[in-house]
Amino acid sequence: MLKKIEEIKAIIANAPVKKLVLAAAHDQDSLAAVLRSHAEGIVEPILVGDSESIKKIAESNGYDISNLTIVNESDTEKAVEIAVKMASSKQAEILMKGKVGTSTLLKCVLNRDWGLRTGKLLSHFALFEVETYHKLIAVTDVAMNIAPNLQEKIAIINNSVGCLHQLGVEIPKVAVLGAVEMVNENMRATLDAALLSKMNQRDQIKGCIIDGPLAFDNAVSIESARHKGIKSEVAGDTDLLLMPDIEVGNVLYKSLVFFARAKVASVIVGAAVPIVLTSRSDSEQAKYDSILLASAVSQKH
Ligand code: COD
Repeated sequence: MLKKIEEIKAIIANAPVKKLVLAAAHDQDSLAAVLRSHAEGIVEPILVGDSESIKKIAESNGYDISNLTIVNESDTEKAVEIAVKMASSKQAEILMKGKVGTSTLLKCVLNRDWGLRTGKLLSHFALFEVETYHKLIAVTDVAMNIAPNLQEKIAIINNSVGCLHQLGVEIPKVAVLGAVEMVNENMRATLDAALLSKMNQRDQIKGCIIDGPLAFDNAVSIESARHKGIKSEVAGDTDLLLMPDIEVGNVLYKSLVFFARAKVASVIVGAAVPIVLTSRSDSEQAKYDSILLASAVSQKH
């Protein structure tokens, strides 16, 4: 497993430059991240949004956008529709959210007629670089699926394991989190965790090693696991944390960023193209890192 997010650059070093469409592109941080990745030869951007605002942002920040394709559309929803259609018609290989709300973008992505559905569940995959952990650690799903059931958790694991394979982790170790490491029939997360572990042992979920329920401390600390007498191949060496629901996931995400000063890259997978869907509070660096991640998990590299 990688130790730093910037090591993703080595994975995509020989991959062709990806076309990235930025939906509602009149957004300073998103533009800055896109232009940086363009300057480094990672993406070829297409900017869809209010061209006057895009030019003003470029002028006031000294960005050179003279060689970029800009599609002028000042109506945000229409701009998103154009961007999504570019991705569904294969004119772009990565979709990125600009100045538009998450649910507006996701609803367009899920549009039955011209969206980016593939028949698979879409899910959010976040990759963290935390100083106190010995490798990058992925967390899912902190931003899309609100309260996944067992079948949805299987799909979320499969999506994330696919990403980890593309990042070079051959057999990712997956910890299914609960509040405790024992099965408690009153805690649904622990029941699902036990089922997922058994399904993995029986080869119903492949390409990874799943253990759970594990409490957060056992998942990330071998000392903690030993202290509780837990024997597990995953404990203390987790590559992927599966969250019980979006609330737990979102709080962990923000705790890692705000308290632990973790770096993060994230992407929506399961759609026809990877989607960079960072939130307004994410830094320009997080947006740039997410573009790196989207390039790495894009199918055609
Ligand atoms: N993958 C594939 N199809 C999906 C998914 C998914 N993850 N979610 C919904 N669909 C399909 C359904 O099968 C259905 O056909 C259609 O989309 C509508 O489904 P609804 O009615 O359940 O969903 P919506 O349109 O009300 O909402 C979908 C959202 C993704 C917008 C919703 O799940 C949501 O709001 N998620 C949380 C987003 C959020 O606020 N994140 C916070 C980020 S910080």
